[in-house]
Amino acid sequence: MSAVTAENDGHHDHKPAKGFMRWIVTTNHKDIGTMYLVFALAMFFVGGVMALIIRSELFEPGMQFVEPQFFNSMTTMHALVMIFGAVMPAFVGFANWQIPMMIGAPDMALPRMNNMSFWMLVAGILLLFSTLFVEGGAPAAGWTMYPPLVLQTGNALPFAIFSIHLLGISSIMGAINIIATIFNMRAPAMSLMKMPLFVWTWIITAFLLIAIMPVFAGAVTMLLTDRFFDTSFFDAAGGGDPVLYQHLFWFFGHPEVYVLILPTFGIASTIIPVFARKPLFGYASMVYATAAIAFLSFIVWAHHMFLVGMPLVGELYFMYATMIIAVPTAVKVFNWTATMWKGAMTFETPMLFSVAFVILFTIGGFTGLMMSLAPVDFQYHDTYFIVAHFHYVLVPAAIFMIMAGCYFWLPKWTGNMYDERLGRLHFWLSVISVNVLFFPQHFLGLAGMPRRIPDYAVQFADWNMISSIGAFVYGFSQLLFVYIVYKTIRGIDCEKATDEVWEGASEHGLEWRLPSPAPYHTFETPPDEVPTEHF
Ligand code: CU1
Repeated sequence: MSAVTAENDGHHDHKPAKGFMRWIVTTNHKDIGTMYLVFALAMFFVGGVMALIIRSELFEPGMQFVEPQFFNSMTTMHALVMIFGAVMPAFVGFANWQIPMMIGAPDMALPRMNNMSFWMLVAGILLLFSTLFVEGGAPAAGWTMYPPLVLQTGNALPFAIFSIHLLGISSIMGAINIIATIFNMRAPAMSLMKMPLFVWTWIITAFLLIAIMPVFAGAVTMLLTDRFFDTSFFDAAGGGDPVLYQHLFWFFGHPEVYVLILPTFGIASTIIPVFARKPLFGYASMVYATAAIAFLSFIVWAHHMFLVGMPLVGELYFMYATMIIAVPTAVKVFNWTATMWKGAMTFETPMLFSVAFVILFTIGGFTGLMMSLAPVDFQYHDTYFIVAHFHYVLVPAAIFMIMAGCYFWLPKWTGNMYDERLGRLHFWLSVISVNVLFFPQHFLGLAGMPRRIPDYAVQFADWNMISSIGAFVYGFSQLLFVYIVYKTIRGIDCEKATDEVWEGASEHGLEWRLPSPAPYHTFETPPDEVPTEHF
């Protein structure tokens, strides 16, 4: 057997590709993880520019910069780019980097499919962008693409739908890979209940993805045939029902929002114990809470549809089922807090983001609980209150923890320590501006400002202006993050990372459960044949 080196992962004997080609053909989990993360960061800025176009138009009442149709395209594209282009790929990037190392595997189980997942993601997003240049403009009916409105989309609709198919295939392949890796390639002593929480949250997320993506693909394909092949799935005139689309969409859409938050929980459960210098409080309850949230996410979808005229029992069922999700979620928040309780805490950048996450995610969770009440939703449906709610869950929760994960793992990935002073500056700019950006949107929603509208009545002017100022400060602050990451990767003016990275943290084996590089263990090599130098 040939030796395992950095260039040769032990599976293949051919010479590795060099230069640019290396990135095209790579099957190495670290390379692919890096590509996912860099791609996610680029899309974060593209989606961010779209958000700033929206916030510019809403800076003051009246129409200033864009046509209403283009404004609606921006709200649609901003959501699709951030969800499918930024947040999900960032999580897959973390999964690629961390899962093999955390479970003691030499790589992902299906390395070539791993490469294909990434490049299909790129193809899907490029196809989505192509709709901006198609006659009639990009889809403008919201990311939910409800018929009949979405069927008014010009020539872009089939491109958008095919893009969703590609993104779905990419996600499903990624999920299969993660499941195959975790179930088959754990180090011999690592039972499921010894896996790091990040691995647990990802395997549950992977099952969610496999369950929901085909439903979404089916729903948009039915849109396609309604528009081009004379079917009437969603057309009442032909015996169909537009509400059917909403059921299908939200059967996908609700678990999808947990796809965007469960790996976030895993990153928080990794970082908080390290900086509290205590083991994670309630490991088993964290696992069961994650599984409970995932299960419940499949049976609450119609809380997005309280206004479609469901029977009263339906309203009540979806209301109570949704409220129950607050229980396992509260278990998690309790456990993070209990982990910090009486810990020897320090507040380096990853921990600052994590503490902010616990607090601000709780705000987003509570507004979610408010809206789970059907009579409350009757008032706030389609208002800025909804926008404020899910942005609290997605930005100061999901995006903050993605950034926390980058700060936390960059020293391990690059061997260089990031600039702690700049990291803290990035945190404080972000945490202040993100609240200036999104907190006023609660007030706008409570006062009745509708979402997805390019203009508004004058009484909403003040809070919109404040929100837009927050948006620009938040957006430009993120350039600092790019600078810090670049500086760390290139090793410009920064210290070498120590093996321990954060003082006192690895004393209890908290930082890494396994030595790095990981122990050698594959099915191709039975354990007694593994050369001893790998141990
Ligand atoms: Cu939902």
